[in-house]
Amino acid sequence: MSDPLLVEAEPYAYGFDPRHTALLLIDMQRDFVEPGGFGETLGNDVSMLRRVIPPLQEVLAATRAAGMTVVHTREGHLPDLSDCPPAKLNRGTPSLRIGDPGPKGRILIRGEYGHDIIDELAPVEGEIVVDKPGKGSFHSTDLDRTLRAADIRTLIVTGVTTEVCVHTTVREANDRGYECLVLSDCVGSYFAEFQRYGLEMIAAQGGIFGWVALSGGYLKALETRS
Ligand code: TIU
Repeated sequence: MSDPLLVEAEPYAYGFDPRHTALLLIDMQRDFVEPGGFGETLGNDVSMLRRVIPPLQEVLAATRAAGMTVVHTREGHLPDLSDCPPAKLNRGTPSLRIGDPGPKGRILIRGEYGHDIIDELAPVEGEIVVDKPGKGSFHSTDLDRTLRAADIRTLIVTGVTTEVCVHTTVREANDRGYECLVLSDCVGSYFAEFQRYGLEMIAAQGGIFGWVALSGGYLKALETRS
């Protein structure tokens, strides 16, 4: 068994073995990061999220080069909305509701153009794509079983949004025994203050949910791989 790779992180160094680690890209879908999708219908400025794309492209390329497991998630619903609870469908006063026709297809519906992952981060053959109806990536999905079958124990977490699907997923993962490193420049929020506090909440109290580091630290650790 080789020594783990070490990443300079908050609250202390994060160690991982690439053979037992997956990169998780959460909901990098047009519906969240491009105009005319679910995020914008909720009243958000989607340009806030686009800053994560360049560093995440670098992280994805390095992770693929290292031969590690890559998992993409997509939040969305079946065309008949049978997996969308009324509590989610009827929430708030969006300009368009889930399932309504929008400029990129029906809002947050599987198979629609807007529901798919952006071209810059499109999955390649062999990568895992998990469709999820909720904010967490484990709720009503096979993700836990898939990760256990691949002997994955640690997760490098990226994607959007920091305080919603990233947080929910990290909390779910932590309770299931996974160790999560969240890359701070590869997760994004529509709200600057939620970005800051969302990250602080993960690493506070000795790493109550996980670790937080810049992507540069993760890339540096991968470079030390023998
Ligand atoms: N609205 C918001 O911030 N996020 C979501 O609805 N889903 C995800 O975070 N993916």
